[in-house]
Amino acid sequence: MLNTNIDIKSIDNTYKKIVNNIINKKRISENEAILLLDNAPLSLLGSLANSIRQEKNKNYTYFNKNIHIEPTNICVFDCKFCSYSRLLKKRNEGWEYSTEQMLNKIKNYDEDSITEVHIVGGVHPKMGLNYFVDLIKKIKSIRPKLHIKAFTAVELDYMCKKAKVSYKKGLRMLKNAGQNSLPGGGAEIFAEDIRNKICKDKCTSEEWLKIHETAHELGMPSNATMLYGHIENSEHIIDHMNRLRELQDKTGGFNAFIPLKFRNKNNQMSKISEVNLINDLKIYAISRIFLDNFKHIKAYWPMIGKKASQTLLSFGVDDIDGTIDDTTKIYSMAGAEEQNPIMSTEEITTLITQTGKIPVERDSIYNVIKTY
Ligand code: V47
Ligand code: SF4
Repeated sequence: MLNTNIDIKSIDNTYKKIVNNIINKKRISENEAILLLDNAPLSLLGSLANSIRQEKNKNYTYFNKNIHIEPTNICVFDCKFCSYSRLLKKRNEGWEYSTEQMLNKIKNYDEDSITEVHIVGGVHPKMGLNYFVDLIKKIKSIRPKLHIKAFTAVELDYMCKKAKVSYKKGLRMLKNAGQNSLPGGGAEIFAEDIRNKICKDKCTSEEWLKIHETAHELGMPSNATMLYGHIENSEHIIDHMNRLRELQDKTGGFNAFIPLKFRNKNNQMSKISEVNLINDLKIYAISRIFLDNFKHIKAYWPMIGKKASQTLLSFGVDDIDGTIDDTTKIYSMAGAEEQNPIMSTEEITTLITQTGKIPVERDSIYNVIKTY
């Protein structure tokens, strides 16, 4: 039974049974989750999510020391929410780093100051599978212990298809070169009607899930994201999480779930207002409640902001990503909270201790490096 101070007698009859099941650690259905998300008071969702968070991760809050590299913002796709892709419109504003520039960036950090490099970017028609296999090998030759988390399923789908290899073969080539895991981007919203409206030309939901399943089979763990707060409704949100819960039952290969709040600056969906903090708290809380087979729920602080990340630590979140260098442009260009996303270890641990939680530096697969 879950350790919680919720007084079941005081709960509205509409959700009494569902809450009882959650307290008794029974899995809730999609319909039950939709009912909770649409109707339950924030305080109830928060108490349940926090109890589950404490049960799974105690009072610990994880972070890691990482840098982001975005090889290019040139992209063949045209996602309506993207503030960053530059192929079709303003190509003169595009950037393309050379392999040497990316290696130089990594050389600026010694083995102790970062444990992970996160590589994601636009889908450049000329940067293919062999190019990236070569990049990964070169990174490993200068920093053998560095964990390389690279390429969203969207990038992987494009590079495998272009090289005319199966997902399995492409992923195996990258793994043999030294790639360790996959980030969770490109998932957006799996429901096909919404996906067709916001990002119809990139990989399908089925392909996204297949790539992650294949990676897990090859021993490469991954994360999963969800872009929320635009034209989707509660049914689409829970359907998205349900497809992830089913895959996680099958493979167990996901490390963390990361809800990403839609930001409306400089993109084709700018007319849509951003959702408020109450909405954010509900989304994170319901994901902690619904995804019973995910160990970690991550709030990506550059996007959601430092203050909201602190609040989210009481709404199911146990991970706030990394110290991160200021090369992450996909969010700052979309109007994210943090325009200069960099925190020292001292800043990140202070941010966590201020909330009464215990900061834990982790590696990319959640082994503890240091407890503060
Ligand atoms: O898939 C793009 C999102 C994602 C906007 O695995 C936007 O640790 C909000 O993969 N408003 C890529 N979001 C990010 C990603 C990621 C981020 C943090 C941690 C991890 C991890 C992975 O960025 C895209 C898309 O959903 N995005 N534009 C926008 N306007
Ligand atoms: Fe390209 Fe990614 Fe932007 Fe979509 S979100 S246009 S795939 S960079």
